[in-house]
Amino acid sequence: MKESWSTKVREKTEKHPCYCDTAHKYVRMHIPVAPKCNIQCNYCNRKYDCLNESRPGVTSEILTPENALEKYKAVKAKLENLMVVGIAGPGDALANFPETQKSIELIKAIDPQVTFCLSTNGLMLSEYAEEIVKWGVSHLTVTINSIDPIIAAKIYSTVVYKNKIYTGEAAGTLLIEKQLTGLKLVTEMGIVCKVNIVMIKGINDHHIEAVVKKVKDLGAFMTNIMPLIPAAGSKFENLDLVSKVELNNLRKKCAIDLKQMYHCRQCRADAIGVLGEDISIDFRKNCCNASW
Ligand code: CLF
Ligand code: SF4
Repeated sequence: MKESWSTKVREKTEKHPCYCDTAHKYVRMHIPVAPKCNIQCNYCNRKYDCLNESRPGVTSEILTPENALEKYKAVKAKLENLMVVGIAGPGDALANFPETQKSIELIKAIDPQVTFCLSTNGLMLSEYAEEIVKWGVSHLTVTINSIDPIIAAKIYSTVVYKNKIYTGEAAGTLLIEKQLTGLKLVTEMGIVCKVNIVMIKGINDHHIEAVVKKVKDLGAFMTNIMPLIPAAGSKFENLDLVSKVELNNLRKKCAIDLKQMYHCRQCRADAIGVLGEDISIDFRKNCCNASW
């Protein structure tokens, strides 16, 4: 890894509101250009809304890469602390490879300094690792909820890979293998990786410490253990919630092994602003408040 790249990435990390505890004043902007997904998590229900619902997978609109560029210009003109452009759904950034690539290219052409941040389930990560590095993506999140196929089979209904549908333990085995291989590859290439883990009571809560140890070995920079938000209409909609105390106790245990994130806001796929103060409604094209 070249020294100039690691210096640049360190500077970007210090101004990334999710990766750095003292970077609250910097703005991240999610561009919802990735509607499709290649797996089905049992807690996910992606829907399009115009409500003030805040959780991953929710967006009021899907943007084309060209729309995303226009929106980026509008946000940049208003928010001088805009530092990070993230692609976090509402599906998977890498299951929408052409749109993700095009969006990054267009924005990078007018602002080569902005930090690009991708969020993925990791199924296609090893396949696209070299491309991602070429685009100049410096930060990447992989959601890894289990490293045990038996547990994974309870979390994922299907995994679709190369036009074949996998279910049960076969789905879990494939997804875990792809996630771990991809994570190792991109960390070795110098991308700063966060691993998100959804804490699901009675399903994977007892297993999360093992996940954290494993991803640390593969080069993860930090983990972000998040409580399940049981989306209405999802298979897990009636599961028990994890309490704040249970969540933070587990994070503290895992902090012995790896840096933990304590300030995640489980953002929408179209969130804009500093963490915790989403002002995306001001920039929604299809809303009456739209200002661009
Ligand atoms: Fe977005 Fe995610 Fe990048 Fe941040 S969010 S793609 S790493 S720029 Fe941040 Fe939001 Fe938590 Fe994600 S607070 S849900 S961790
Ligand atoms: Fe939903 Fe993300 Fe899971 Fe895909 S990977 S099903 S978008 S939570």
